[in-house]
Amino acid sequence: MTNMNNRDVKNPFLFEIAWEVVNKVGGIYTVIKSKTPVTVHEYGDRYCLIGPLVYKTAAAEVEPEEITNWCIKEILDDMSSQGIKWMYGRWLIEGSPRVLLLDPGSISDRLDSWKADLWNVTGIPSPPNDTETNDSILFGYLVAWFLNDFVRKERSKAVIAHFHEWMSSIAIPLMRKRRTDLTTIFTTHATLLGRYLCAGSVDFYNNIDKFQVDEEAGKRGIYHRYCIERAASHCCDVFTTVSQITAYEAEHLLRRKPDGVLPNGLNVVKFSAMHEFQNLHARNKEKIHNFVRGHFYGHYDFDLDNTLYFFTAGRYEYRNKGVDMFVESLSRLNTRLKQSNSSVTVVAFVIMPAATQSFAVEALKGQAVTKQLQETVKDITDRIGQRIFEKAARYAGGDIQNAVIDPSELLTNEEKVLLKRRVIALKRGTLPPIVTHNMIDDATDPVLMQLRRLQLFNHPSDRVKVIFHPEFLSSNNPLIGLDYEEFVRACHLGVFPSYYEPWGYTPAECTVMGVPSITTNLSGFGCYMDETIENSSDYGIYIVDRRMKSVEESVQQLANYMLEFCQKSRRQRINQRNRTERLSDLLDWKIMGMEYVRARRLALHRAYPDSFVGEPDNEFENPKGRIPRPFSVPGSPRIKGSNGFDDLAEQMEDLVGLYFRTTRTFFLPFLPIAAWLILFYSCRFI
Ligand code: G6P
Ligand code: 1S3
Repeated sequence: MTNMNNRDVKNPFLFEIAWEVVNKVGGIYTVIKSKTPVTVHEYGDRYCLIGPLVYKTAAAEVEPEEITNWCIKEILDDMSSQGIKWMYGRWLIEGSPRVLLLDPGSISDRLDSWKADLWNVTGIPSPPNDTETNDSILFGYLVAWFLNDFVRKERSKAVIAHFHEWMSSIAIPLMRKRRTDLTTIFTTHATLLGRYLCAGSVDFYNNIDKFQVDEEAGKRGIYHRYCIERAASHCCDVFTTVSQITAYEAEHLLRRKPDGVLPNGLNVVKFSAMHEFQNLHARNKEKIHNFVRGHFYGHYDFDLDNTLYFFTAGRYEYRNKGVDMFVESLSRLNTRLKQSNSSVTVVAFVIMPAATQSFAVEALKGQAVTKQLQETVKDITDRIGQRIFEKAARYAGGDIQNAVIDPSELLTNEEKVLLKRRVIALKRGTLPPIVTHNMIDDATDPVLMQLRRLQLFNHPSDRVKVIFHPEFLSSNNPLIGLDYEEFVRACHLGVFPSYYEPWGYTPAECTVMGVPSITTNLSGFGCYMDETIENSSDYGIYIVDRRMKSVEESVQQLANYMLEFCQKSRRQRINQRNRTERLSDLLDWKIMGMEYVRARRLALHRAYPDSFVGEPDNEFENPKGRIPRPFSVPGSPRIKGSNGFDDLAEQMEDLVGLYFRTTRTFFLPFLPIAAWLILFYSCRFI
């Protein structure tokens, strides 16, 4: 499409459309929300998000405001007159972006006619009882209606419409058919078929080029959804995914090679004092210690100062998220720690929501009995203090010994009895539970079945203890009263050995909080870090090879990484956390957002080539540098006694870290390359 209307391509309008705008379902919500500050910074009031109107969340998160843009006002007035409900205002998040929420339910009487139209215009079928698809159709037609009218009224500036994931994307083929004068970007955060195939028992990556895609989608009852995704990816001007691995998958399953990759960033907030995140680790770890004392009552015979907390978390996709591999490797780790008579204990958490009835009585009881004991001890020690004080305060001369209470009389008989009763309550005839809730599918739950098969039962002789918490965390939780972020900070290692993971926010979040993590070369994040950093394990990013190795070999590698981690000294763990945290600049939207800038430029170029004469048209082809390994010795071998070199090495790393922070304000876009150059030249003088 040439720029017949002479639209201004330098100051375009940007609409970003997603089902997860002001509607938290999964990772796309995090993408949109965390990216907002940089997008608002670039576009200001020319930026508007479009999502579905979900009344409960909208009422809490959106502040309605008067519409100042006359085009938008006219369109929404017209929609209102036709019975459509919407909300327009500011999303109350950092950056306060404008949002337009459209209520698909308010126009459901048009569903059948729009479904018929969709079939006639695009050939996409839609079966009767798929509510998600019906909602997507209604929403898609509303978005197409709005954008179509907008570009008819607003004729001076170019318009970019950026769609995320299939549920928001029906407007793309519709607008392509209607020749709507705007440019479109479609980002898929996974492919429908890929997710379904991986969750089954197929050897996905070795057969990716052989699948009969229509047939496979049909067999799984998702053919119509697959058609929507495929139509969007073929009709958009610029097609993108969130990682190279998903780009490869899309090329085979959607049959269009993506134009580029838009990796996910985070809104990184740095503490001004470097060690604050380390202090937070120590403070939050104390809270997990408290939970563990309660959970393992009666079997609390291990040293918390020598205990490491590992965890995995996320949507409960047993195979896709690699929980199967995590549990298997924990069992191997348990055997190896036992064999080497290790004094380390690992407590491994699985935090994934599943259907439950309630908290398990045994789990609640553990917290209750230790709390009672704690309160009793506090009461008694208060009283002892009072008695010591009373006796001392009454001293009025004479033998000073009379003013000091006899230690054998510190506890009264009554207090001794009370204390014994509390201690007897800690006796237990069962092992500490491996799951904190009563599960609805206890007998068939895959995690529980695997733990039982491997006999990971929290036996006193086990060096690896396991706790499956089938609910997301919150500070109101009566067992682990921590928010997810506090919990992550408290832990030592996040383990995410995913088989299917287009990006993977969980290890990325660990990184910005300075918590080392294990990921795989089948996850977008893992591949990105592998491409960007040399020897990423030195930085606390361990990458399990799930591409070129057999399942058994990958399990061994994962167990080795965990064992290696268990052999680190505290000093080495602290060093490693510092290095991990320094990587957070890499994941900041201020850098990651540059790929979005490129995608938008390419979209404008493709839709309005006349406005870009003489300029290169593929913005995605710039090579990137790699960050070399850190100076100090790798953290894996345990050192006996300190020789001071580690301290020196850490100080040098701190200087480099300082460089990272002081330069980032000015040179953010060039940071990875600048860091690479500095480290490279510094190395030559050592
Ligand atoms: C942080 C704190 C230190 C604490 C350490 C424990 O670095 O600042 O005071 O000793 O955490 O680390 P660990 O890996 O043993 O939990
Ligand atoms: C998807 O969410 P998921 O956990 O179902 O999108 C996320 C955001 O792009 C991504 O991080 C994740 O890997 C995908 O799988």
